[in-house]
Amino acid sequence: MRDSIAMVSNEQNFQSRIDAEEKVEPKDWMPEKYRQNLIRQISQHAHSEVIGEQPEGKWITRAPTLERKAILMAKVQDEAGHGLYLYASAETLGVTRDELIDRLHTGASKYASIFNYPSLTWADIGAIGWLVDSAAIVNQVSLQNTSYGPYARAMVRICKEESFHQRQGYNIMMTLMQGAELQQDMAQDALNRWWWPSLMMFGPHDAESAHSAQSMKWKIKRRSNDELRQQFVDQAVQQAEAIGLTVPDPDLHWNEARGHYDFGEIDWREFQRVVSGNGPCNRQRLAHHVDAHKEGAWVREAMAAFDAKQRTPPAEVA
Ligand code: FAQ
Repeated sequence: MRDSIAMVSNEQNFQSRIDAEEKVEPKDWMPEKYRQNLIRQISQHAHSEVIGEQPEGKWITRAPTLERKAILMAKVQDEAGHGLYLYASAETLGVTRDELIDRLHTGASKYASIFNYPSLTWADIGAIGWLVDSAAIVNQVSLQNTSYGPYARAMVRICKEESFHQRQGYNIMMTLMQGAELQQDMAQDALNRWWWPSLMMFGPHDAESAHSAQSMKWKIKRRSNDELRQQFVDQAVQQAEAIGLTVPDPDLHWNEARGHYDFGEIDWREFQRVVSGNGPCNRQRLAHHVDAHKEGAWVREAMAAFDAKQRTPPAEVA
């Protein structure tokens, strides 16, 4: 009885701190469901950053110029760094890196659906940087104010790097649109294929979103899936028009009364298919990660042995 009263008062104090915009730090008391929900979201975010290296990494050897190659290498390396900040942030919640990777490999933990689509041409690298990084920024800017301190601080740095990623992607699209007809067609084709999956990045509609209500109450999420998606559409449509691209949505039009673009319905069956593991590249993406993880085992072992040696006190001299 006393335990359950203490728990209620802990939860009330916790919610008061959240309401007062205080950050929650790793050693603070937190409800178990808050901890689990954060581990879920942060680790899925981390997996997305790392799996997201694959569609772009494939193009490093095929980049059209040395400058583009150097930029793409830097971007892909940044994504690995984002994964690192996020895994480290999840670990502060008492879960190990091995457990997190295991959940990815067994399918218990998700990653963003967008990375299960193939990158078929160089223009896809433009579309990913422009659209996927834009969508990531729109979401992550709001997450800079998430209630969990380590996650919020990781977001500040990640957002700065994502801005550069977004600009390099848009710059690729702009350059293609200033080129020959074939290049313009390639850019339009990439937009046609990446537009709808980019809208899916924000998750199901608010009314269908399983975690939103509680995550908003705990200020893990600061803005809803639909709000963020609308902001993304409003800015991307104007960016597309500025360089002569057409957004592939016949229902898209400016709604004067709302002050926003209205847009067509997402194909949620496709979303479900991809999220449940049956998208065009799900198996390939996961298999590649499993193989890379196995190949890297000796590096992890060497690092662990070195770390253990550093921690061993030197033997006393007789
Ligand atoms: N794909 O109740 P909700 C990037 C799942 S980073 C797959 O609305 P929540 C950088 C969701 O997990 C991109 N699954 O969930 C980059 C849940 O399943 P669960 C990643 C999705 O968490 C660029 C279920 O559906 N960004 O791109 C998706 O409240 C270029 C119900 O959904 C983040 O992760 C989806 N699109 O809201 C890297 C940001 N949407 O866990 C390389 C942080 C939903 O119950 C190259 N995450 N699901 O099994 C978030 O803001 C949230 O987790 C949402 C989903 C908004 C993604």
